[in-house]
Amino acid sequence: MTNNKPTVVMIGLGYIGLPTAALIAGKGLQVIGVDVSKEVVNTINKGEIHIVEPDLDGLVHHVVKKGRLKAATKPVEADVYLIAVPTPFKENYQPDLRYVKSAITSIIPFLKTGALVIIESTSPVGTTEKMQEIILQQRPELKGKFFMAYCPERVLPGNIIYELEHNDRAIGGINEQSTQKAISFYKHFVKGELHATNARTAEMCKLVENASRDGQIAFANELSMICDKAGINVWELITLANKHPRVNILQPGTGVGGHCIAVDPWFIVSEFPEESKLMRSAREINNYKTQWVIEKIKNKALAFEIENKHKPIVACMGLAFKPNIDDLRESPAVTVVETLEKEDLELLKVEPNLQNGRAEGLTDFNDAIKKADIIVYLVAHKEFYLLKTDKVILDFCGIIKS
Ligand code: SAJ
Repeated sequence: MTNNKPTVVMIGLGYIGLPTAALIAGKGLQVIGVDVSKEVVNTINKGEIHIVEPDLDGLVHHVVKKGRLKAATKPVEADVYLIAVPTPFKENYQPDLRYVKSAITSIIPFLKTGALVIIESTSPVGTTEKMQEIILQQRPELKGKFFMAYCPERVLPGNIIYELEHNDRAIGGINEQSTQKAISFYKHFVKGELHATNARTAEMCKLVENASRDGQIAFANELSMICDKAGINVWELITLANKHPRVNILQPGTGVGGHCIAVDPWFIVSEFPEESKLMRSAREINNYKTQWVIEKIKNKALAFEIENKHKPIVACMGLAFKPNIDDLRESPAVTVVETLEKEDLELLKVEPNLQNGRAEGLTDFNDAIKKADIIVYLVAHKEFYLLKTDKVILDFCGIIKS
């Protein structure tokens, strides 16, 4: 401990690990951030960042300069270990715990009596208990002498720093002492309420939060396809339905992207296939919506070609996985563009949030509107709302609305 504050090792310096490490360091705790990538480690040790997130660069620069945050490729001895590494799924939708296991294995030699190990990575139910077993297999003398808990993050990309500090958190230990120890730790940097539970409930809590949002978006996406067939404006319909005091339909779009909502429900579905029919359907509907969008664009392009005797230029407006960010991970808009690129169509790709060397092959949105025959709105970026055109428009994200 330094200044009566615990020393911290954060394993994984990605979208969650780096902001969390920087926030903790900003509260005066000594943090070592560990990442397998030397490039990431070098970037951070220069006080710079490798991801785009508002306010993160200033904070990292500050805590690195003060010597509170240091990055390294290997862990060291500490009071608290936090694990924020990715948990992707394998081809059969089974969760891939490779990175969590390797993070746990890397800290085992450094664990001392009284250490606290917290997993934040999205994990299938029972993971924290399994990881405890792995630790005890190698260090049986630690039985009953270290603490372990699961505490999922729930921050929204684009607003991570604020939400890390202000969101409530569910904290579930492998026993009551572990839960209390983890709660005391999070009090150093979280202003939101800290809710005590057990590890399995905390694990499931993270999964159902994202599965619930996936289900709500699937409802909106299904509705958009029904309305298209019925000749009803889905945006007007949703606005009207949401005037009901207990109805809150979300917005349809090109599909569901990002690293969480399109992934986490599978962790429930793969483990409880008999029981999770609605969650599976929601995943399938949201994936199908992207294919439906592709078919709509292809049909419109064909109709244009028949009418005008030449192939259209199609402007694909937006590539990110959601509005006003530059993150392309699992983006349905990217799937649309990559599929259309194989179709012998002339495409203009527009993404106003990608700049400075990341904009190769992209067209400015004003130029695209002038050059294209068909404008396809895939992501509702703020820049698009002001554009005026009399060209053919396919709007999959509610830019036009009437
Ligand atoms: N989307 C729609 N319609 C909507 C809302 C979203 O189509 O009405 C789409 C977005 O365009 C995007 C996808 O859903 O493609 C996901 O976007 P999002 O903003 O709903 O969520 P993420 O993936 O950025 O972050 C989610 C959040 N979870 C919930 O809101 C339950 C966040 O709090 C989690 O921390 C994060 O997943 C995560 O890391 O798990």
